[in-house]
Amino acid sequence: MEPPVDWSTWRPEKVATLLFVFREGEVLLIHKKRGLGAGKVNGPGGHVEDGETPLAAAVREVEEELGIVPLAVEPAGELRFQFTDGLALLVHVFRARGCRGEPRETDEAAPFWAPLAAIPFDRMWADDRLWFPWLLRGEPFSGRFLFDGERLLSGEVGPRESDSGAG
Ligand code: 8OG
Repeated sequence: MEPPVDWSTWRPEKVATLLFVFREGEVLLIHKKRGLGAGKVNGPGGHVEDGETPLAAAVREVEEELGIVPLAVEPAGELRFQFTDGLALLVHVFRARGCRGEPRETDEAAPFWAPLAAIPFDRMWADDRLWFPWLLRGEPFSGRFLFDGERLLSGEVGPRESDSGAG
């Protein structure tokens, strides 16, 4: 048994982003080709670099991975991940309404539009099915999860906390 995480003192050592572009009845997903979670379906995103805001990082990653500019980007939620190997990761999740340009495949990602009624959760990180309903409803959310590698050990999702803990 892993000891429970003390979320009250938890601090992220890395900060990353996810950005989901929506259009009529669909969301833009990727087959992720490299990095953490390679082989899974996810949204585009990646690590926030020094001196960069999460919003700027999210937009940059979408441009780099798919060659598009997301439009009307806004915060959607935040996810805290504690991994049993010690990694503590904060992920800022954003939503966008449409994009400029046509998503194209790069060496990082192969894009596809998924119908909102058929999101392929069985090919995604195990926590995603827990917070995606909040994203789809447009309700700000905050999630906390303990992972052993790719195995979800425990976690919960609730309304977004006022303290972002971005550190
Ligand atoms: O730079 P790199 O691609 O390795 O960054 C990791 C990306 O994976 C980043 O966009 C955040 C994302 N990610 C996790 N864990 C999870 C998760 O549990 N669910 C989803 N949807 N994305 C995750 O690191």
